[in-house]
Amino acid sequence: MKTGFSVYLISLFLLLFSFTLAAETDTTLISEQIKKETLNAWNAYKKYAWGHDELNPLSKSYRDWYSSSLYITAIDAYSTLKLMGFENEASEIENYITDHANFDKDIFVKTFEVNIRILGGLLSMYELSQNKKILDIAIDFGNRILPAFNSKTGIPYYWVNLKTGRTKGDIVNVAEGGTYLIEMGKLSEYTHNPVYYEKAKNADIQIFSRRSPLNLVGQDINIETGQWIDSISHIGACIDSYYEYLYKGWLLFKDPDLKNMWETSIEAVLRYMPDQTDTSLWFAKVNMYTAEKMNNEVTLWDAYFPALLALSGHIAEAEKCQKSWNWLWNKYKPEPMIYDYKKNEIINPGYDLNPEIIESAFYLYYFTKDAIYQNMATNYYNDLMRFCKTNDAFCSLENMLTKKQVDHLPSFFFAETMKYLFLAFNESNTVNLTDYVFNTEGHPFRIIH
Ligand code: DMJ
Repeated sequence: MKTGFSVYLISLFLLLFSFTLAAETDTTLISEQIKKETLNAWNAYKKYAWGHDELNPLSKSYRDWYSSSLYITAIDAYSTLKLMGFENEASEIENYITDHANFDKDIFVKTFEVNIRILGGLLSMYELSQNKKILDIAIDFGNRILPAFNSKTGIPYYWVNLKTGRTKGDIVNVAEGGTYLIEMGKLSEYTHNPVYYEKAKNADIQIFSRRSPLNLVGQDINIETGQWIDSISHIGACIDSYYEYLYKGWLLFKDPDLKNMWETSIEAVLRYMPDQTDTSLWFAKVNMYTAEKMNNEVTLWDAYFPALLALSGHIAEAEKCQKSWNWLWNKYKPEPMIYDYKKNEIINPGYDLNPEIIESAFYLYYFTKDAIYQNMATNYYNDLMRFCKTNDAFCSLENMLTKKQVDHLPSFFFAETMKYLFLAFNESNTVNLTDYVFNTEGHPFRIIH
């Protein structure tokens, strides 16, 4: 009897051991595949688009955002290649930027986009390389976009000219107006000049101080008059990273004002926006003054929210919301750009290789260690391989129903999509979330404790 029981125990142990081993082998395998695919896509960018902003993967050509390149993909890809251990490729980017980057260009650029991709990418490149020349380039770039904040309210203009400092575009959405704390705060940290942080913080204060009595902000604002253009309030695209930076700004800089703004905001969001059933949780678009629901459309960008909820300790809501997104992904493979969750209707069928749902799977795996989130990441990766893979790289989809491919590889595919896939399987041996904060473009920044 005793011998029988021992044999039973040993077999059970061996079975569990082989399951653990198999799971670890699978994790290593998929992580290696993700690295290999990232490197292949990077090599395609190098072959067909080196020195330009983005790769057109089907025509094997390139595109620049403006009349002259700003090296966006190279800058955006750096932190991912570095975290994956591709040291040669990372050094090549560093050398290229120090030898060739020149931002003294008479072009109007989108303040928000270049802040998160170029300034964020350069500063993170500096943190990861400690190359002082990169820091100088980042400071130069930061100074070139600083005039954007010279509006009546201090909320930045939509466009800023990199050479002349001229500005235009006095209506911005709240994400475009309030997503600067991480990058500008880091510039202040490295230059010991508070001006950058103060301007970024003021922009957030200006938005926050115009919140409704329900503590909700609108979506679009006139930066000269400070008037809201609309009264729609939500956590999704066009507002998203304003909330993200209030919380991450607090994590990075320990400024109690940011903590207060975050706590006031998230309390209102969790009170007025959840729209749930037993099995699903979406965040609705509501009127900022009455909390009346305005519509039931969600965009794939909104799928960053489970990540932010998880990071800020709201694990139950994060898990339920992520399950809703995962359901939507599996219903269509991949998820549509805009979807009405009440009518069950696709409003916009595009898919641009966006990272948000993957980012949330990574954060949830990091905090819960529940294998369900690694399985989600594996599934998303397999679907990207099935539908978005081209001969050399990956591409967006014009329509996720027909799977018609588009000749475009956005730079955030390197900065975020592949990085978060990789991190979902390497959460303990790369950057940890006690010491690092990711900007909204996926670039890691060290927290000074
Ligand atoms: C990225 O450029 C950033 O994550 C940004 O905050 C909004 N979305 C895109 C990727 O979808």
